Amino acid sequence: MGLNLTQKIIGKHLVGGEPTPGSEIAVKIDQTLTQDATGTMAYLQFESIGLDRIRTELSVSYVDHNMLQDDFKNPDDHRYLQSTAARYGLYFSRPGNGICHQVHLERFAVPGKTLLGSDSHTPTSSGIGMLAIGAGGMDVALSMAGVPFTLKMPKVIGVKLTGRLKPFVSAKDIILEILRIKTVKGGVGAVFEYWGPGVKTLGVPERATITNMGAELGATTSIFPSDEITGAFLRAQDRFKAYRKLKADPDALYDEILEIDLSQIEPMIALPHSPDNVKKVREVRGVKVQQVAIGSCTNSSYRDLMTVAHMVKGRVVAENLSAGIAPGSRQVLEMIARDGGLKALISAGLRIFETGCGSCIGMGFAPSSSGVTVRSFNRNFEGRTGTKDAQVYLASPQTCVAAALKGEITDPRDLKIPAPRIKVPWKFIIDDRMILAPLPEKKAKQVQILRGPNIAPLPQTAPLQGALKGEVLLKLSDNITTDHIMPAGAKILPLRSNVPAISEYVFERVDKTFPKRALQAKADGKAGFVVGGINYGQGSSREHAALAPMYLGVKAIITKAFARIHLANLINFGILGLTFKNESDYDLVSQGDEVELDTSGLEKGVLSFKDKTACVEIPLVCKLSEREIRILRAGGALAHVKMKSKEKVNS
Ligand code: MIC
Ligand code: SF4
Repeated sequence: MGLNLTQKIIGKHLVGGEPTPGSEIAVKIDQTLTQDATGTMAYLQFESIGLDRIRTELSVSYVDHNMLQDDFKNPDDHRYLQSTAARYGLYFSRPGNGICHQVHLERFAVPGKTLLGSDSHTPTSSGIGMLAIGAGGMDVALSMAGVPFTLKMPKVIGVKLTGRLKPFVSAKDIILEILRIKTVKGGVGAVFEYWGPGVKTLGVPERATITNMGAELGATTSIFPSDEITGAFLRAQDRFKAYRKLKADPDALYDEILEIDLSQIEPMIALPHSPDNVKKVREVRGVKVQQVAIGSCTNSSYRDLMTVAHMVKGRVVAENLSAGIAPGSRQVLEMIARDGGLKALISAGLRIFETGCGSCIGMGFAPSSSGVTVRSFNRNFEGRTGTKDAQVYLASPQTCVAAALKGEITDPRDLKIPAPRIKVPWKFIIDDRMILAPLPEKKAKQVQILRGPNIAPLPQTAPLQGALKGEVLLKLSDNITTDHIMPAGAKILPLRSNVPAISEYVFERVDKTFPKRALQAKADGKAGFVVGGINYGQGSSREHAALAPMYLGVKAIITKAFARIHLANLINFGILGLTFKNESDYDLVSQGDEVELDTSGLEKGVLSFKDKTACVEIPLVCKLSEREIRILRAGGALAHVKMKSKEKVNS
């Protein structure tokens, strides 16, 4: 029986476990990436492992998120990251060089290799036929130390693409359509593997838009084959040597098949406040728009921005609206400048933001009060823009332009302008001077790591043992995102290297009293519990959504179901993640209840959870593997690794 591409790449990298869906496997990681908002923690963790140099084939440290510098914190972090990269043998992509995912795709991604990144949109590089997975910073730190990455073998959903997109319809509309069908939890435990005749109608950046937003499906990753189009992209990047043809065997099997006829797709749009709240643009046309934002790691390739430039050429953005654009990389910016795109954007009145994540993560360009903003980004979670009551819609660059020109949600086909035909050049501008190459080992050893006062030491984790007695500090509904748990934005992001300081903002947009109440419970010697619904912790890979609650004394989270990366982060920082055996028991627990959880039988799968206030004993399920339980018992992943290496030395 033939293999699909996911099975082939996993097979080549498998170092432990049985690759049957749902069972734990360990894979060798070839490349890693970090960005500044998760990177400082990852390098503090790497430092504490005590190695002299990274053990991956290639690792890159990017600066793209924390670009506003309104005091010393962000620039201090950049300096720390540059010096750790130099010290430990990494590439360093300097601020201004671009968004990690866009730059990685352009300059480093290699078909058939594995990539682990401390950012949930790491699967962008899977557009080139790489197995690229998002994870918490701790898992990336361990991968840099040569520890294989452990995950549950995903099932593989084969997405068969047929047909060809119509004018004004683009890759974003494909992934929005898939999100409409599968929802934000439809990809948990799965890889979306694209195949079929429609694949060859999409260029690498279009494929990357789709794999990027596979993160919104909750998928482990998504992947496209590597074909002659991949080869042409790599040649244009002057990296043809990295090209190899890769695809599924003709008789490959998939666990599920989804068929998408590209010619049937229309412009789509995700309505507030979830990327799966998708409708056809024409169903919501006419909604007045106050802001349009174009860019992000989802849609800021050369083709995307030149499409925008062609559509706005000779026109100007609507009167009651502000529109802005942030190029994905310095390469894209230079090329649109050379080819006249930038001029068209400037004269159309678009605000040109610096190359980086920018307003996607609430770093400026927040919408007005209850303002409607249409964005070519990938997430529209409540409050993420910085304006709590903003109404965020997600759409293709084409639909963004239509909204920007008309001042209301408009199907781009209704503009009645000629469809832009963008010729992607055969050769891109290659200039890697903003990427610092790894130093040779001898020189690297002499580098001094530069730490600013904002970089606090890693907080201590505690081993899990016995009975946890405490209080349900918070009860939450379904689909809670890591943006709810640990918000980002211009005010909070600069505290990413300082867990005590950032922990003051845990659940800030849900319940401002949470940190105070949690710390009080901790001071009273009580364990903190949080109860959630389905898909708890979806969205970002930020491990601060585990680290900061841990710092506040949260010991266990009980939900109907977890999102993959968040559950792994909880375990890495010693927080027990359990699920209700019967989902309806969720209703029995209330915020403020006194509860007791006996963990002594965890290894045997025996758990007793008593809600003393409600006078009930509630059956829970532990879906953790033996390895994960060992990590919890050790007091988190770092303690576990150190314990294991001590055992090795002593044996
Ligand atoms: C995001 O898009 O939410 C982020 C900011 O890129 C995060 C990472 C982070 O929180 O630093 C992600 O996607 O993992
Ligand atoms: Fe940056 Fe937004 Fe992409 Fe996250 S989703 S990496 S914040 S551009």
